[in-house]
Amino acid sequence: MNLPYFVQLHMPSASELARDAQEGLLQPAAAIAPKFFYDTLGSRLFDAITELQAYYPTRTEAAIFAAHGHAIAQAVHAVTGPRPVMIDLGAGNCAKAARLFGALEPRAYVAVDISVDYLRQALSALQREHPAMDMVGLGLDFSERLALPNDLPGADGAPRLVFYPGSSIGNFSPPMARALLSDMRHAAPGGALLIGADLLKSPQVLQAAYDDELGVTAAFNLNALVNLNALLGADFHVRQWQHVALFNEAESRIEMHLQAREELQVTWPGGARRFAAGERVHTENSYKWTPAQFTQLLQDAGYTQVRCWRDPQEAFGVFLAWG
Ligand code: AVI
Repeated sequence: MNLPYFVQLHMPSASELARDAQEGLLQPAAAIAPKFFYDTLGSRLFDAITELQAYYPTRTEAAIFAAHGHAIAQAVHAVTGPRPVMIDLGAGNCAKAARLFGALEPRAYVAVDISVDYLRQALSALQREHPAMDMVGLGLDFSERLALPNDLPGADGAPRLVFYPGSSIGNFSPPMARALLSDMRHAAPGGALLIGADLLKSPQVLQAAYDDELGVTAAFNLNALVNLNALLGADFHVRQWQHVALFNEAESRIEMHLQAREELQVTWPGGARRFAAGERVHTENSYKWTPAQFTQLLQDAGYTQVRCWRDPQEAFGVFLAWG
C-alpha cells in the first residue's frame, strides 16, 4: 500500500511556544495567539463547534461547494488547466479537500497543518481511499510566513491550486492576512487560490456563533488555559475565568477574551502575573468582510482577478483569486 510522503518543517518547539505564551501573558493588555487553542482536545472542541446550529460558517461553506462545486471547478480549471496540484493549508482532517477531489481531479494533493499527528492519521486514511493519487503531508506552522519546500509537487511547473477554506484567514490581523495571501500567490505562480471568507452580518448572529448556548465555544476558549498550564507549567484555575465574545464594530471583528472572575495571580516557572477582577486575556480575532472588502484584500495581496460564490443569505463567500 502507498503511504503518503511526510515532511515536517518550521514547527515551533515546546520551548519556543512557551516563550511566545509567556511574552503574550506579560504584555500590559495580555494576549495569546489562537494557536494555543489547538491541542488535541482543542481540535476536537473546534470540530464540535462546527456542528453547532449557531456556528453557521462551516455548513454554509459546505453548502456553497455542494451547490457550485462544478462551476467552481470549471473556473479553477480555466486558470490552472486540468488536474492541478492541490495545496491544502490547515488541512486538519482533509475532509473539505477530499469532497472536491471528484470535481477538481487534482493530480497531487499536498496537505499542510501544524497538528502533525492528526494530519498523519487523516492523510493515511485518505491515501487508502485514493491509492493512485500522489499525496504529501507537510507539518508546518505558516502563521508567521508561508514558505513551501522546493521539492513539493508542482515545483516542476505543474499548476497549483492553493486551498484555504473555513475563513481561517479571518484569524489574522489585516497586515498579516495581506502578507499571508501574498505568500499564497507566490506559492502558486500562474495558479490560483480558492479561499473561504466569513461575511459581515448582524452583530446578533455573529455574537451567537461565538457564544453558543451549549458553551462549546466557551470550553474551546477556556481550554487554552489548560493548554498553557501544560506548556508553561502554569497554574491557571479554569473556574476563575469566563469566556467573553464581543463584536468590535470599528474593527469589523469578533473578539474572544478570557476574563478573570476575581482578582487572582497566575504563576509559572520563571514568571507570574496578577489579574484584577474583570481583566482579560485576548485570545482570538475573527475578521468579517463585505465581498468588496475581501476582494480588495485579495487585490492588495497582488491578485488581479477575483470571482466569488455566496449562499442565498450571503453569510459566507468562497473566492477564487488568480493573476
Ligand atoms: C478557525 N477559525 C476560522 C474559527 C473562527 O470562526 O474564527 C475559530 C473559532 N473561534 C471560535 N469559534 C470558532
